[in-house]
Amino acid sequence: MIPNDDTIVARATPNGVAAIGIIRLSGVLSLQYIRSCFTFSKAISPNKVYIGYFNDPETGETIDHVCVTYFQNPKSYTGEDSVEVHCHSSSYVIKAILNSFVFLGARLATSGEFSKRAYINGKLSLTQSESVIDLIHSETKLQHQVSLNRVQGKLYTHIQSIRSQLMSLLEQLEGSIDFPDEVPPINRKDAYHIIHSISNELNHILSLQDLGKSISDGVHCLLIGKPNVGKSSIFNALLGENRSIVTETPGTTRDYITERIDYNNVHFHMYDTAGLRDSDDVIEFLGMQKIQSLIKQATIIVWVCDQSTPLTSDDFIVLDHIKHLPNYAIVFNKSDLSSNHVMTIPNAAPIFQLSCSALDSHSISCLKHLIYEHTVSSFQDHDLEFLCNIRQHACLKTLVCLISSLLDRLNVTYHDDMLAIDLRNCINSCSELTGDTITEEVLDGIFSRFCVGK
Ligand SMILES: Nc1nc2c(ncn2[C@@H]2O[C@H](COP(=O)(O)OP(=O)(O)OP(=O)(O)O)[C@@H](O)[C@H]2O)c(=O)[nH]1
Ligand SMILES: [Mg+2]
Repeated sequence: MIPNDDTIVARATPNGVAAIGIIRLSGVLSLQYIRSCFTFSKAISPNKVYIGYFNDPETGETIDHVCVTYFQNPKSYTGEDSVEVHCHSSSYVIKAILNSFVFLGARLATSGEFSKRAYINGKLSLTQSESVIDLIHSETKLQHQVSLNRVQGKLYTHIQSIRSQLMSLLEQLEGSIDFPDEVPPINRKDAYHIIHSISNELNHILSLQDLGKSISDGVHCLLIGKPNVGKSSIFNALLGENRSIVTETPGTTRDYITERIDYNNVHFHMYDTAGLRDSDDVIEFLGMQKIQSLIKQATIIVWVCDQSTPLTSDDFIVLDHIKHLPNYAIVFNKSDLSSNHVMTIPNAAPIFQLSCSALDSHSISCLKHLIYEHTVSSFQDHDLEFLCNIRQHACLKTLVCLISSLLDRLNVTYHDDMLAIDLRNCINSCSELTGDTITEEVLDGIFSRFCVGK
């Protein structure tokens, strides 16, 4: 990739009035540009903070009293000569300083251009660069921990080590093809063991990605059930506010309502839905259609039943929608009412079931904790190191498929030349995941997700 030869500038702090605003310059002329505007007369050494006045290079007028730090290449974020100007964050001052640098010849940076340069100059791997975006956008402690792990390059290091194991196999295989008298053929049994253990590792990493999705997007929890069982009451109790209308008339909720709650550092998107039942009502039919598409996207589905009355055919209509799924739980609501019916549901395999009352805060806390336990908390801290973003997840899936077909082919008398091609594909797929081989187009897509100034 060609290194950049121009000098870019951008504000690194957000718009708006604040005590301090930061402007960043990166490129060969950074030091020259700051010298043309800064009143500090002596030489500017790297990594020190200098205080002085910033003057407009065109008019000589003072713009602000600022602090300036110079980072000499390669010891800077971008790997290029860089300068940071810390000024007062008025929009006038920031604009005037940016204009001064543009007047001298700097170019306004595009989104993510500083990080793209860091990547091109080998300061960050692609996985680390991508994680910087997630780090900036992280809202919860868990999201922060996941992206920090990626910035520290743990996933990268792991995939690199898998890549080098594949590489040594390929070297031996190609050596034995090209120089059969000097290099012995690979031992297929040993190769099988190596690829088998790589396959297990990758499948484990792949199995963790649902957790990654739950941490980055939040857990989507859908409350469903026939009318009047108390879905909206449970929804309100989980939220701790009267968000949904609750009445004793069946069919009160017609459309779905969603709200977010945060529990143990995870976002939970709760969905209250219209009651499912056999009905000719057009509005209810449309409500049911929406529920069907929500069911497909839900992390967990909570089927609410009313234990104060016997189950009816409408309850079984609900069960028909979910019984084939691995991610539904059953809540027997209204446990406070005396006429409790013992609930046993044939052909149901819920991940948990709970007897509860929307009126009792203790049982609502239990429900919240069970939802958390069955979606997030069963994972270990070290699993967080292997969570991918969307691009990496797609690459990981391809890699897992390639490794699995390589494994199948090692079992049969597949020709060495063909094995070498498969191994090479696996190695390329590792490089794509880590970002060591990547097209300019993909790169632009990744860095455009950054903010300007990062
Ligand atoms: N005693 C008791 N009453 C409850 C409980 N949960 C809900 N209710 C009552 O049951 C009725 C229906 O509650 P909703 O929360 O509106 O039920 P829903 O499932 O959302 O009903 P639809 O929106 O019509 O599908 C209301 O009168 C609630 O006060 C509970 O745990 N105990
Ligand atoms: Mg309701």
